[in-house]
Amino acid sequence: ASQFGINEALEKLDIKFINEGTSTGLENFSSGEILDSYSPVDGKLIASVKMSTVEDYEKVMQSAKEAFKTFRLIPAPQRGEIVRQFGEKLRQNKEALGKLVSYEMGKSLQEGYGEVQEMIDICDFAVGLSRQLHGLTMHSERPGHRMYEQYHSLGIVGIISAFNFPVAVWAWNTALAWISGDVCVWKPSEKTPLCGIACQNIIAQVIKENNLPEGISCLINGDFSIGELMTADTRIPLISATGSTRMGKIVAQAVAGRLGKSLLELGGNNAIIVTPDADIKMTVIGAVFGAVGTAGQRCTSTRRLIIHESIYDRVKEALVVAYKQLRIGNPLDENNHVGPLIDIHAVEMYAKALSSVVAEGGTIIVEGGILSGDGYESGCYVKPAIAEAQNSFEIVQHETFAPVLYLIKYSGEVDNAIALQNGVAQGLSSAIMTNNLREAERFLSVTGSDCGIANVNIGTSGAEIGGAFGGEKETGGGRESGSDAWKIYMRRQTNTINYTTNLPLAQGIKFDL
Ligand code: UN1
Repeated sequence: ASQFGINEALEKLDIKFINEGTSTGLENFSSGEILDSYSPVDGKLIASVKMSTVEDYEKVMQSAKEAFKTFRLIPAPQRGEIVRQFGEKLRQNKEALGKLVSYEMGKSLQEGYGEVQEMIDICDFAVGLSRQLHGLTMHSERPGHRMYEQYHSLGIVGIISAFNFPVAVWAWNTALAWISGDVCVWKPSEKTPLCGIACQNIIAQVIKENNLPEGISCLINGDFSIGELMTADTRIPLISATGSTRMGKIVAQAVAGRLGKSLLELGGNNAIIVTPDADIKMTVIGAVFGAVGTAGQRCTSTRRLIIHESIYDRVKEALVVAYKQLRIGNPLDENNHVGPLIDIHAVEMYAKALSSVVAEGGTIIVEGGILSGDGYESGCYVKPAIAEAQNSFEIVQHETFAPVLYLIKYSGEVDNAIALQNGVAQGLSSAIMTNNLREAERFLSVTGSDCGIANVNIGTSGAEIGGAFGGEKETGGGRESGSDAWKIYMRRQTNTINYTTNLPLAQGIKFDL
């Protein structure tokens, strides 16, 4: 249960009415225009942030560059200790930060806390990893030679993150980057700048307490133009960007143009296949949470249900009943399931999707609509909707960041469902609901799901941090968070050492002088 209100949360997180939106970890400064942050919860102005100018950006980059020179010399397990302390600070601030996430972004309070929990989890993961940045050893083909590989710190990591996970995605990147000895420059979404300030204020305490170089964590604020400085900047070897496929293509081209590395986490069009052997009760819980959780604004949100014709009507009816029970309203009230969309523009996209699906021949089975009146003053609250559709519809092929679920019927074998599931441009998350081992294994096989994430008997969203997170095709191919995702934050070096008095050449080449 909640211990304090949003104003106290802002106070605890040291959010002022006007915040300096540029920071090098210890020093806050900004000379740009004002960016106001309005809450989609009640439409009120929460606070404002001064945006970063080109000059501010330069200052940040200088500070990051300086910090990298010394931070990379700190042994990795000691860098892990810094991340451990950051995780502790996050634990102390979980309630305040979770509340701010909920209020500034609009997701339910539980999901706000869940997001901070993901930050804590990735810190724990990174602490352990800080002693496990292993390379391989190889047997040389030459006598008296040894080969091995080692991972060195990469440099400045640029992080461009989205509004929907305004704090966790930054932490997935920074926690791994820091144990790797990298320093970070973060541009949060201009829709959630206060979440960025709050995170920076928390890490600033750790930086100060440990007398660390301040540039290890830098923050800049502004629109795409400040992001463009990062993507073009040869001082940033890795850009990690989360957002729309449209944005990702621009970032990818700019970074590739200078042969930098990019880690892209872009749009999804995630489906759950429901086979005749599915547990219907589990299917409904998984599908409803996947479709309406975070008001359908997760990259992993369930957009499509591909249901076998033999159970289609049963699933459809169960969904209609479940949707009737959804409570839409203030996300800080833990009785509500669904909060607002991020802004009016998102509401317009939602309304457009519903009219498009009808125009293309779909049938609405759970009516949508924009809510108004008491408690809905911000104009951002919408009713989660369900439409029967064809996979080939233009609107179904696109990701609409809103709670709109499409039901698609399949007949025959599970392969037909897999073809529909793969028949979109995106490839982030996917799931199958079945108790049939053959169907499940087909779905997971090389001819099965083409997504980065493929689940059996759980939904498409809510991935744990321990696995590598990301997807294929238009999702961008990046992997962040768990498994060996850390490798992209380091540069790999292959070393061959000769401890003889001869110089034999590889491939048997003779070169006598
Ligand atoms: C995102 O939507 O950008 O799997 C990330 C999930 C969360 C992360 C989503 N753990 O739904």
